Amino acid sequence: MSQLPKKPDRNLVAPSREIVKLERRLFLKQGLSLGALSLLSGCDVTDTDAVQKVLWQMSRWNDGVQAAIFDPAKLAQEYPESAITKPFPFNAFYAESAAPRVDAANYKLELGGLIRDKTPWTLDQLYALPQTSQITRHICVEGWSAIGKWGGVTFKTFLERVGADLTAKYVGFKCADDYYTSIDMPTALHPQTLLTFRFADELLPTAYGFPMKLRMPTKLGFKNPKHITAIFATNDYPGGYWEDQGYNWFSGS
Ligand SMILES: Nc1nc2c(c(=O)[nH]1)N[C@H]1C(S)=C(S)[C@@H](COP(=O)(O)O)O[C@H]1N2
Ligand SMILES: [Mo]
Repeated sequence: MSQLPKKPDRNLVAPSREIVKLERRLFLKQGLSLGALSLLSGCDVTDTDAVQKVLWQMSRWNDGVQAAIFDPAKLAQEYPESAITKPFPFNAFYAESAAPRVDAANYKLELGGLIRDKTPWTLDQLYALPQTSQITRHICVEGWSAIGKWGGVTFKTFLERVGADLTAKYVGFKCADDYYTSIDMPTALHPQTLLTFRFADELLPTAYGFPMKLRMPTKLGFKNPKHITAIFATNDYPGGYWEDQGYNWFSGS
């Protein structure tokens, strides 16, 4: 008597199919891997209920109401020094050796758009602002994440200091390597959004964005601009380097 082949267990097969479909949708619509999404949302996307929940959330994202569900009071997880990832990965749209070398002495941060005082800032002036630090997880859409320590000024403090119109829709960033991106004002004002000048208790190295990186633990890695040269507030959608190629603009929680 021949043995019948074992039938696949439906309960095991169905969710994995859902996950494959979800992963495809995430990639096509948000340029986001499932691993990155589960880290960012803090939910386990390997069980069916969580998948359904995420699918539902994604459809809301696709309706363009992510900003409406952003909770300005919800904090991203912070970690102890012992959790820091070493070595911390480098990422950009080019190889590490091509990272722009910004001349500290001649550097001035330019301000534009809906900002009252557009006087450019030298690095020493920026370093003199009240500094704080944070150990948080950086999550890249390419599917990796790493914990690092960044130090700098709370971005809200900086925006208030220069008289930015805090009712503007967007804050945009231009970078020394021709990268650019933009964020929603509620995220700009989030207490964990920092304009950082330091990494691992040292001056931000070239690879990680000297002279400054905007660090937002509530957003995916590509929304965190390095080598910032100009900051502006605006009501006109500024887009971004990856966003203009189809990546989801909000990309945050
Ligand atoms: N100016 C600039 N900022 C950038 C990028 C870039 O190519 N240029 N890449 C982004 C992406 S996709 C990631 S994951 C992080 C990587 O930062 P790290 O090199 O400090 O890990 O920087 C983001 N900010
Ligand atoms: Mo990234």
